[in-house]
Amino acid sequence: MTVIGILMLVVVLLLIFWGKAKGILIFILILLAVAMGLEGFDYDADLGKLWETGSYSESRVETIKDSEGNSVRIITGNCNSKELDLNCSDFETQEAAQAKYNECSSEVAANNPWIDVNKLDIYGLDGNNNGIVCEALPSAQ
Ligand SMILES: [Ca+2]
Ligand SMILES: [Ca+2]
Repeated sequence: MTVIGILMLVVVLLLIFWGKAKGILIFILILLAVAMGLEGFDYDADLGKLWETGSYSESRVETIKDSEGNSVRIITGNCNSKELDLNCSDFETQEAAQAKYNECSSEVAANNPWIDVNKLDIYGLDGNNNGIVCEALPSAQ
């Protein structure tokens, strides 16, 4: 539950037990609802990218941790792991997993030129951070 959600609950309780302040409390409730909507929207999509491309799927964002443990908010677009998380078990071969990893690295690099994309592993396919994903999968050759 978000902070705004908790605040809304508090205002609803005040509304029940403190009828005199009804008008102002309803006004606060509406403001909180709007704030929550904006927060939810901003969490899911980058407005600048959405404006530029007109495509919601290309504008999706998420906050992930880089290899040094820093939280970074990035535009992941079609490689958004909250929408669909991929694991090594989703691929038949190491090459297929590597191709997806490379494709997503390129997409994320293009969308977020200010960060070092080599440190990011959107789907968590490269546990030991050596750039080679899903070493345990069979090779296509
Ligand atoms: Ca994963
Ligand atoms: Ca690896």
